[in-house]
Amino acid sequence: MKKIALIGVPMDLGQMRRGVDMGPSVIRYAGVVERLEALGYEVEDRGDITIDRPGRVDVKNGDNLKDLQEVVKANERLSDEVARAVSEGKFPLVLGGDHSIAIGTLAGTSQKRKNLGVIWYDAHGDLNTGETSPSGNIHGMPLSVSLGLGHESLTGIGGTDAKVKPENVVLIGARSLDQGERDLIKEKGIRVYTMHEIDRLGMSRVMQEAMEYVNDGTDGVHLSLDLDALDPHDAPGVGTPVVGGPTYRETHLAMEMLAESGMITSAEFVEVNPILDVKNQTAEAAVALIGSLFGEKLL
Ligand code: HAR
Ligand code: MN
Ligand code: MN
Ligand code: MN
Repeated sequence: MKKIALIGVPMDLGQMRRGVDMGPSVIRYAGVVERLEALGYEVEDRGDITIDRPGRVDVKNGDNLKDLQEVVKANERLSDEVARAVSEGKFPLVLGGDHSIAIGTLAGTSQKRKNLGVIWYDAHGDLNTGETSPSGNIHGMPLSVSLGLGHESLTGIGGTDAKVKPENVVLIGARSLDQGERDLIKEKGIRVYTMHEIDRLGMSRVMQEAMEYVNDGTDGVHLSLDLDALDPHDAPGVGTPVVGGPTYRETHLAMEMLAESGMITSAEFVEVNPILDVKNQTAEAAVALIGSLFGEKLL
């Protein structure tokens, strides 16, 4: 697919640290469009999704969900925009924003792809619901929502069906999971490559296995890349850093292997927070990783 629809989502209501709403802007500033055009892609930058801003942010409802209505609205708009890109035969590349936007990306993608594979590259599981979340932050919930679990105003975005099946999902890089998330992983038998497996097997083998797993019986594969998956040394500009992650190099290898496979049909890069960053390093890492995902090579 040589046509890419670039969609920005300046959302920061799914978590507590302000600044991640500037993610799309700084990733563009780091040269994402130019990088993709240099690789021969036709990039249609569709600008940013509109985010409603409540007067007071971080307001929790009775179901332990912060800023629910605004998060729902944004994801409904995103879902429509992503579905439109897919129906036009374009590759949706979504720039966050906090990770709650994966709800809309997956809702939109799954309008056409009913057996979507998902690679969730993240320090976290994002498998909480209002019942299990320690924080009420919706960015800790998008994967469970996409599996059809949680508040109906979230699971109902883009239709009431579950958007992805647990056997089509693989988590890579996990090193911070809440108890409810661990229980759900066991209950659903979700495949997870934690840092333990990455240390033991190496990124190359982990990616080989993960790609075979998500490619089996699916009609497309979505990459959801949370920049906090990377070790904070390499990606300091994120709101919820966790020590002991894969390096910039290991993550590059993962992107290069995905490019070689040709299996990725949509992607999102989320959680870049320029207020917490050092000289836009995390946005630049995101752009370099996007380059590799789309086939950039040195020779
Ligand atoms: N698990 C914690 C929670 O639910 C922290 C989640 C942090 N999430 C992200 N996305 N940064 O991966 O609150
Ligand atoms: Mn995440
Ligand atoms: Mn994370
Ligand atoms: Mn499968």
